[in-house]
Amino acid sequence: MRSKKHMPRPLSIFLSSLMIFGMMQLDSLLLAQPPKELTNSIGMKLVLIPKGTFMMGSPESEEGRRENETQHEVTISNDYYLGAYEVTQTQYQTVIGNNPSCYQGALVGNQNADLPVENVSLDDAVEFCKKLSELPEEKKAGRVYRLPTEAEWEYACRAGSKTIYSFDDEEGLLPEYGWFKRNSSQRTHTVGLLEPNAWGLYDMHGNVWEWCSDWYGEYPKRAVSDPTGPTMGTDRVNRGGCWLYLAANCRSASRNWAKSSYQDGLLGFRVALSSSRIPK
Ligand SMILES: [Ca+2]
Repeated sequence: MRSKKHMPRPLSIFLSSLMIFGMMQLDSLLLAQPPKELTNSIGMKLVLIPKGTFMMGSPESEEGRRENETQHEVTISNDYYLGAYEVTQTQYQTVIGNNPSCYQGALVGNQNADLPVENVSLDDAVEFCKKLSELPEEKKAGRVYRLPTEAEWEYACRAGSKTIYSFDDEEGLLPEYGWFKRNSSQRTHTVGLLEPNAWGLYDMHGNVWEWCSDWYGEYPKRAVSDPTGPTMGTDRVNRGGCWLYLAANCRSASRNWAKSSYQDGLLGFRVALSSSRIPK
């Protein structure tokens, strides 16, 4: 009699094949997951920001609040990547071929300082994204860079928090996370020196203001999905406060604006990444 331990050979082959097929499926599923972070061909680190819903703007009770921060619900319906750091002068030089920054290493007494690029207009920042996307390795990887929308910026800055700053309501803790008027010695600082937020993003509060892609305008008063700002305007948004400004300007909800052509030593940017390889 055939032992019960041995199943008929055709059945055993069928089940083994099923298992191997299942493992292959699992493998391809795992491969389809976007990495939590990536480093591109010029050494720029980007962090995966998971899609979700949050309250954009500030409650009327928030200290230091301004009228343009009308609180409303925003849904971000796709994952995206955001630079872990502000774009540095070295990265800008690599991609564009010059460094327009007011505060360069020699000026701040440290030739090796990895300072954020500033004195760049919104048009310069957009051009940087375009040129970066055209680098052969970036093109090959399907990585298309752009500025974050204002909603993407605030969502990433908050990193799940509902407090005044991403770390807490306590202004006294800001020097641990951001360069602003009180701790900056009146200049920019090497990116990433201070504490990151809960999603691993550095200098979202302070150092340099950061350009966003939206025209500046009033917020909607109702819940919206993937807002991109007004269709027209005269100024573009920038966010996060900077080394010269007060703590209140570094709040997660704080907004600033300037003409697309405006540039000064307070204003830089970080890049966002749309990738066809990120599953929808
Ligand atoms: Ca900043």
